[in-house]
Amino acid sequence: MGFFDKIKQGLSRTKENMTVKLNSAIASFTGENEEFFEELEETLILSDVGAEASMEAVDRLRDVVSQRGLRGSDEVRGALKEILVDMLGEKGKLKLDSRPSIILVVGVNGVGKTTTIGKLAQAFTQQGKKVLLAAGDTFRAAAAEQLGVWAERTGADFVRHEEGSDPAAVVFDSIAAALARKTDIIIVDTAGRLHNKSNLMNELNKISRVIDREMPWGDRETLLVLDATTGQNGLSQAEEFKKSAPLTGIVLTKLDGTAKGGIVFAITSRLGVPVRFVGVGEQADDLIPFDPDEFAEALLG
Ligand SMILES: Nc1nc2c(ncn2[C@@H]2O[C@H](COP(=O)(O)OP(=O)(O)OP(=O)(O)O)[C@@H](O)[C@H]2O)c(=O)[nH]1
Ligand SMILES: [Mg+2]
Repeated sequence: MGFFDKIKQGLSRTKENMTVKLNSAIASFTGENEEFFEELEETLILSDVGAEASMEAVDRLRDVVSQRGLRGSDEVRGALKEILVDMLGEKGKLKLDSRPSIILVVGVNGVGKTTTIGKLAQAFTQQGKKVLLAAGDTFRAAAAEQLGVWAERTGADFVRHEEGSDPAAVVFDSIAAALARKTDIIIVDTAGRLHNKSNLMNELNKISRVIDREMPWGDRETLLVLDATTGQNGLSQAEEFKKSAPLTGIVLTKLDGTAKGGIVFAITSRLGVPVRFVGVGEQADDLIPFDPDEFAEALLG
């Protein structure tokens, strides 16, 4: 299955809801008409696009409709798509050119961090990269075991310490091992829950400082994993994580399990951090590099 079909399938629940309603609103379009714009805005808000982003999209569409004198539904669908694509920002790639480079994966418990790391490890090893997985979630022994299974499955190297040990030390050892073994990419798993929230943020901060110190020359991506099924809740989590480390990208998981895929727009508009990947299932190949154009096409098509 190609990426486009996969994103369409991953969005199938969103499509049943949002696409059907959007298209029915668009079909009723017969030229400038305030009722149309109101219905459209409501549909976007109900699809978790968020109040702010929905208003922005509709305001921009109103301008385009009047400037270009659009009359037909196909024209207005095309214009809406252009606006949505633009709101999602540039299609981007992770910058991982140094050897090694490092990806720090953060997010609250259960959002899909470890699974996402497994999927990334699979994608990178398939590209011929040498990958090392660092078990920075030392809070539970089971967490390291779960990551170890992914390491084995994908042929990635694996560094872990005892349960309860210092995650920053795991990262320190992982960097040393990666330098010795000429690893291309280190991916660091982290805990999603500690005894309290400030512990968690301090821990992430400490990991971050070890990376600063040990590989100041290195390319680093900090990916925040958000669970699409939690909707707007994820946004406040993101604000917290932003304080602990500068985020370079979002991975939105479990898009296959929600009708509210519109959350992608709320995330981009509220956080100003681009969505880099979406998760559409539990299997190793269920991670899709995010492409604004394909996403908008899948939503409206
Ligand atoms: N349907 C679906 N399930 C997913 C996706 N990504 C992860 N999951 C499932 O979500 C559950 C939690 O995933 P984990 O990877 O263990 O989450 P985590 O963030 O590492 O959790 P903690 O280690 O407890 O912080 C697992 O059952 C995964 O299989 C996805 O894109 N779609
Ligand atoms: Mg985990």
